[in-house]
Amino acid sequence: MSKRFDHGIISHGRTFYVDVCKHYCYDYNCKYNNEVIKMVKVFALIIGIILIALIAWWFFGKHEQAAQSAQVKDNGQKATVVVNGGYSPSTVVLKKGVPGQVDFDMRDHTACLSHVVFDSLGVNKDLTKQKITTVKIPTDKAGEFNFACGMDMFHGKVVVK
Ligand SMILES: [Cu+2]
Repeated sequence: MSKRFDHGIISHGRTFYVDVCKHYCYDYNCKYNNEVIKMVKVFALIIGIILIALIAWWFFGKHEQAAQSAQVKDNGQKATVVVNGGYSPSTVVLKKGVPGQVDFDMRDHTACLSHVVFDSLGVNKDLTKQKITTVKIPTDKAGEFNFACGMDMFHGKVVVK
């Protein structure tokens, strides 16, 4: 039960006073004055906008990295992608017509990156079984093969040209 008085509200045995912003305070010398409330609101809004922008960038932004070309050796070529909080580099380039492979060097311990999936190749490999996991890439024609973690959160691609 609460009862409204001119100067405040008695609720649960305590007197609350209403300040200019209708915020409930414990005494007349309310620390939440207009200015502080305004500042806090603006601050919260700015933080909110920054957070939303960061999340949007993280999920939808193109985190472009320099593409790395594979080393060609003995009629074969391989590129290495380090898996550690993402793929580095996230784009590797293979030469058309030379048998190619991508070695995934696993240094990550999160479940998120434990598998690498090449949808277009029907490849889904567990990277946690061994340090280096090799994925053979068909290089008979130019094209791109996208890969991602098992949850499709981290992305990379292999370009054949
Ligand atoms: Cu994931």
